[in-house]
Amino acid sequence: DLRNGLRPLGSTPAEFEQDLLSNLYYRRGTTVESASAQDAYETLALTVRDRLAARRARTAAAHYESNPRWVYYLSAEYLLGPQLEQNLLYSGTTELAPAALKSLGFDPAEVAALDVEPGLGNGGLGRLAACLLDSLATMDIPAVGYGIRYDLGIFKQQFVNGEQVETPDDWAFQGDPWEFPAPDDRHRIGFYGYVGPDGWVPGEVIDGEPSVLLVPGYGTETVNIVRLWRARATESSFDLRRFSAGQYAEAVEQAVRAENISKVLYPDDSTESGRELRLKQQYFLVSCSLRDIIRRFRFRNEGWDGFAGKTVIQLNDTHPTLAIPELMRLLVDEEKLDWDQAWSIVRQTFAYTCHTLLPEALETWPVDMLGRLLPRHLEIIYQINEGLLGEVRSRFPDDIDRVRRMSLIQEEPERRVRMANLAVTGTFAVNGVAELHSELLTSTTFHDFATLWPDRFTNVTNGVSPRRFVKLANPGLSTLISSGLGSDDWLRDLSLLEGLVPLAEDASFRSQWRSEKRRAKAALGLGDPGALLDVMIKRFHEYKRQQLKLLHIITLYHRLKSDPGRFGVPRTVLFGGKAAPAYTAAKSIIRLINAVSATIAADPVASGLLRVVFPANYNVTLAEKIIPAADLSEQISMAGKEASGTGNMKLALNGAVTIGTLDGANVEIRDRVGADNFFLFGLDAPDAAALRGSSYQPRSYYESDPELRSAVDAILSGAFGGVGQEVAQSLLDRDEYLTLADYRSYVDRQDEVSAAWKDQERWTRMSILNAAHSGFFSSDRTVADYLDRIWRAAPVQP
Ligand code: 26M
Repeated sequence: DLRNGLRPLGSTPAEFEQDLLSNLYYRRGTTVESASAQDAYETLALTVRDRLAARRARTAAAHYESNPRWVYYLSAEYLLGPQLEQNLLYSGTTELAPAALKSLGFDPAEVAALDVEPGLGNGGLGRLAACLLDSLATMDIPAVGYGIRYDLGIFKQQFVNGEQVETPDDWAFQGDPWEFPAPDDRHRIGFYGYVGPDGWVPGEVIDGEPSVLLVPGYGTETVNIVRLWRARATESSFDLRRFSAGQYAEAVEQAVRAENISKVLYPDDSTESGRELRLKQQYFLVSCSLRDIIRRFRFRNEGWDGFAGKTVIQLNDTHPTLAIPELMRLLVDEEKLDWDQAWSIVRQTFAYTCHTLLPEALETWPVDMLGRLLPRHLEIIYQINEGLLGEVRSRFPDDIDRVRRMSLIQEEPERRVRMANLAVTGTFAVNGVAELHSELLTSTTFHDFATLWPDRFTNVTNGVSPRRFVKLANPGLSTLISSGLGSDDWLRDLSLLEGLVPLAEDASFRSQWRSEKRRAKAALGLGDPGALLDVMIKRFHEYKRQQLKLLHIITLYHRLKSDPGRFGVPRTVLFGGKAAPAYTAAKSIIRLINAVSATIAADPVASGLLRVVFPANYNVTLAEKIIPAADLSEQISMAGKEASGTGNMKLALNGAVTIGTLDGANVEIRDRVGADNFFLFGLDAPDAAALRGSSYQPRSYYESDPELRSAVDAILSGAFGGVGQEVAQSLLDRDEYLTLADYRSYVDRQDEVSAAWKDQERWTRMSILNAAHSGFFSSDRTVADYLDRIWRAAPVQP
């Protein structure tokens, strides 16, 4: 930066090449002649990162000068996606970089293929965190994301005989050129021990060391950061005495235990694991991040009275909820504030986003475990609980049952701390992630709390980054959209997509739109342009009902064999997604999909018309390839179970038409794209809840619907390699998510999908209108809503 007397970075092709060369020599320590593709990749990454770092310096200076209110996002997961392409785009070097590489004799495609995505999350919750960071930076909001730098990200998925097999994802094996280690900003944190007269005396300490990743905004100077903590053993943890005695394993035992805290991401997704290491991870994230936030605040020399005015901390689900008792501890025990003043600061600082409706996904921790690991925090939780229950008793005298329900401590069958109740109690705002979800939270999950504190609850509907999921994922369609709209301003104001509405009536535009779909399919290796590409990409979970899609596929297969007139149109069904390693039922569904796929592929009558493809290891990189190619978006969860969904938004923005239930954000998508451009089916949330509450008999649907019966019977009889009988059996016996009840409505709607596909002009119109009316689902709008309803922070332009 010139202001600091720095030499400016190159902006012409020749200068960019000079910068590359200089980095290759002086930072990578090699030469053009001896450089490998990996050397070239690392060097390119450094050269691009330098440009962002210069902007980061200007951003930090602007933030320092304006002393703004800060948004801190605490999340155990970030699914940032591949960094190279995005950082090329955001640094304006998309054309410069490959040209410079080529002129130095490297193959740009080979170099780009070395970029590894950091898979530091499970699914929607982690990807939402990444989209919000992108939008915060794009909107010039002073913000920092805090997370954990897991050594091993979400497992790699392989199929062996159709079964999911997990292998470790050592994503940073080659090093990660995008991150800046910041060992100076280490914090020492404690675990175990006891509470003495002067507060907590930990029995074990470890260090948290941050790595900084740059988060650039699009079309602005701002570059924000995310800080990811890794656990480090303290210098004293190596036991030299044991080492000298030849006890080598014992000598490093304590160090290994300490560093295990950030070793691996829990791949659980929606089911509680109850492992102490997970609780340690959560406290580790919370404690390191709060110390960092306080260090940054102290730097500005203000008193605690000013803290909440300058700070809002968003809790991404309950995973970081220990931040509430931790900040109480820091304020009361270390800063010597009185309890009431501390509680008022805490209550004005935190806000909580809930991402689920599954009761089994609400985190609780055994009181014994929490008390052993964090004895002072348990005392603080008890004291918060006394205040809460006092308030409940005075508002609702003699309502013992209400007190029992709202308590932070569950008593039966064992004593556990209810993290969601703690999160609601210690925050000023609680939001769901789609309209329907937020309504269900106040009417069911948090009904008692919403009665006590109605103003605390709000909605912020999720969104997705149009930069990553349209521009980067689908460059061809993006160019077409820009030419149709006459500018690329839509990338920063997605509501401008409405301007595509008249173009849906333009035959030449429709034909170009179809060409882009065809091109994306060809790039995926799904070249048959006549076949409808039917896509279901998401984590495997029974409530999401991949098994319903499977019953439909088997029905189509049976029609091909015995009633071809009812088959419909050629289809390729694409599945993508992982199952939690311990989730047996979800793994059975995966295995059955692969078996059905093989059976159909081996059948000469069917294989030309119906294909089932299931690429392994679905992740952000793969999503960016699949989404542009999709014609049909499967959003078929049991109504009332999917909090929002965000894949549904990405697919609609890329011109896929949705078949879906009235669940999560599907409701809002349908409201906007119009009922004519959305294939609705199935029970709505109230009807589904009512049916589940009565005596639901899945067998009655099986017995009265011949097509359903033959689909289920085929599985039971072992027609698909003798695999997956347990999937069919569980549908007949229990069918927890009403798959059989919604089957007929789903299959009939799919017949209408096929009919619509036959009229390609009509389909293309629907496709264009889906994109045109989906501008609301930009994460920029989501951030605007968070700012307005919760964060109340203002932009600062560098
Ligand atoms: C819990 C315990 C132990 C280990 C892991 C977990 C856990 C991890 C991730 C539990 C839930 C996790 O994520 C849930 C999630 O991704 N929810 C999704 O959030 C999206 C963003 O709001 C929504 O769009 C989806 O509907 C919702 O399912």
